[in-house]
Amino acid sequence: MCNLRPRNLTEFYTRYEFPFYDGTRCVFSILEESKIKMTQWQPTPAQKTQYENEGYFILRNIISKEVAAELRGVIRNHILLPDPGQVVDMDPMDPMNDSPEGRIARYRKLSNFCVQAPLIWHKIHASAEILDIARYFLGDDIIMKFNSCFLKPARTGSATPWHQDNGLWRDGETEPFNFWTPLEPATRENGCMQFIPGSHKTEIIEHVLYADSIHGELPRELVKEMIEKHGVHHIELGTGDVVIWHSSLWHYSPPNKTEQSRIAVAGVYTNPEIVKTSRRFWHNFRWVMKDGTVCPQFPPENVEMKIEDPQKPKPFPAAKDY
Ligand SMILES: O=C(O)CCC(=O)C(=O)O
Repeated sequence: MCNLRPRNLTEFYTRYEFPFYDGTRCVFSILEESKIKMTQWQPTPAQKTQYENEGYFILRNIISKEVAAELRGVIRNHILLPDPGQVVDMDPMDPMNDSPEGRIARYRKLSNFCVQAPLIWHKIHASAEILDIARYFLGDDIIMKFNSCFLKPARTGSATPWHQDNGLWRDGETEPFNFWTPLEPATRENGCMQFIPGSHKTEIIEHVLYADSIHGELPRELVKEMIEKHGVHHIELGTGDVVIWHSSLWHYSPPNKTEQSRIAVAGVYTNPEIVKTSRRFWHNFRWVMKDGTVCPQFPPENVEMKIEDPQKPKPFPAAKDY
């Protein structure tokens, strides 16, 4: 028999969150979250070696299938709204009219959505499961730099071009922590990510724009050469698996030509030491962990810091080879 009753208070508070409206902002129950127990996660020797040699590793079953289903619901509720606001990024293949089918297929990405979606924030970005891993890389003070939901809808989901994350950021950072977790299976057919193993050992390459680029991308000739040399790994993942990769790793995801949607949630975390040496300060910065304790409040706390000499990045130049 399926027992939906929480067994104890901890389960109760972690399963259900209670919004109280205090007139200015939504405050969520933080009773149990402030006591989140962190284990000292360590990679296995094989994961460590794979990260060093190939620039990534995979962890299986980190987010539960039940949580993944709830979060797919949160995301779909949002994109079905007549006006989902500023967070959405249209899919360039958008062929659809203004129907539920059209809205479901219309968007490729939600940017910075977790700061207005408390379930995504608590269950993924500020979860013990993710922070436990992030802490190994970044220490006890952790800042969220970016967060995205990558939608890749059935039949219309477009490609994400080959890029290095730090090639897009243009802030000089090479050591932040990147994670990506699918909320439904990510397969070769529906557009799982592809990595060029070992490509994280290259410098940060200047990204360029082609006539059909949706954002800056690695020069296509260079990508061809790298693939000939190192091949491609297809990162097939089940619901709730997590892939961690180095910010200089060359990666891509193809269009989704199948009937199966492929929603994933991603985050990039950094820490105050890295931010101090960065060329840019991002307005999205939010605290996720302070002194080894998960930050439980919602909306997440802004990071008040200044960097020495912030620089405006140059726009991406036009590609030479198009
Ligand atoms: O989800 C995708 O298809 C692309 C994700 C990606 O490129 C990234 O998170 O940097």
